[in-house]
Amino acid sequence: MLCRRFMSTLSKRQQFNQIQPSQKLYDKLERLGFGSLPPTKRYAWKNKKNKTAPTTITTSNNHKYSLYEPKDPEYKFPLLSFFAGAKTPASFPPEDLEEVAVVGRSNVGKSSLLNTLAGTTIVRVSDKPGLTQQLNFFSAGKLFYMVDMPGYGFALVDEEEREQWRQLMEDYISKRKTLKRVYMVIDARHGLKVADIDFLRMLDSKKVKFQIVMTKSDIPILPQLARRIITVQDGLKGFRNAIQDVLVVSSKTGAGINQMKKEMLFLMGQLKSKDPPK
Ligand SMILES: Nc1nc2c(ncn2[C@@H]2O[C@H](COP(=O)(O)OP(=O)(O)OP(=O)(O)O)[C@@H](O)[C@H]2O)c(=O)[nH]1
Ligand SMILES: [Mg+2]
Repeated sequence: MLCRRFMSTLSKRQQFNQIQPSQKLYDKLERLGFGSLPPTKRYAWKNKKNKTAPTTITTSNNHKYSLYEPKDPEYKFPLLSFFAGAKTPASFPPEDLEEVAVVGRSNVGKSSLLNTLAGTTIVRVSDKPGLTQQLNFFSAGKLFYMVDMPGYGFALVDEEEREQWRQLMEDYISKRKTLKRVYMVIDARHGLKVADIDFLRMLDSKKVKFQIVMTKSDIPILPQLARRIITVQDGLKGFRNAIQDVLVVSSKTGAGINQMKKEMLFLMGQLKSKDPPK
């Protein structure tokens, strides 16, 4: 444990680099498909402390046996279809099915995440920020709705328009009785930004349950990703409506997506248990 006085003399970046993620966290990331640490001396410390059971054992004739419990199947997502677009609360569709909404800063990867979860390309994505400019309601196999939101903090629209979007999102979050959970998508390279914290405060004040999804997790190297998860989880401590478990995904490689599908399908009552079939 590093002493507090030493930590206070370090810059934010140095403090971040001092965080030593546990073996358990690295094991979890490996299971999600983010790869594993190289077995170099640099990471030798991690084998001393917090050592969890090995994931495989190798016999003398070089056979590898997995020590894992049954693996999750590939979860199938219901067919996604565009259902309604809303620029004002008057055009929100009727509250006839439960729904989840995806929010986050502009260009963070919200629309791409919906596409990857559903294995489709129907949600429009772009490398230019500000593409999604209304609340887009998608029907997931007529079982539940998924709502793609405009990004907040988008600098290229004028102040008045930005305020209109913010008000629209706040109206939606306050009024929507069928809203089951908000997924806040953040960039794994940057963690929680001021605009995210402001939005989380608003969600907390409206008593709406939310969960953080760290996307673009294919970009940082593994130790940085693990450290980022720890700082994000720390940042959630003061929020009453936060789901403490952070989802870690990449829409590019698909890592972590099956886990998110499982959790979402379970939440929406489409899966009886989160345990893999025996
Ligand atoms: N490397 C990587 N790039 C990603 C990932 N997810 C999205 N992107 C890229 O990020 C850019 C923005 O993606 P969108 O899904 O349109 O982002 P958005 O949050 O919906 O953007 P707005 O609607 O403008 O707020 C695109 O160029 C995507 O290809 C990811 O997991 N990894
Ligand atoms: Mg979008």
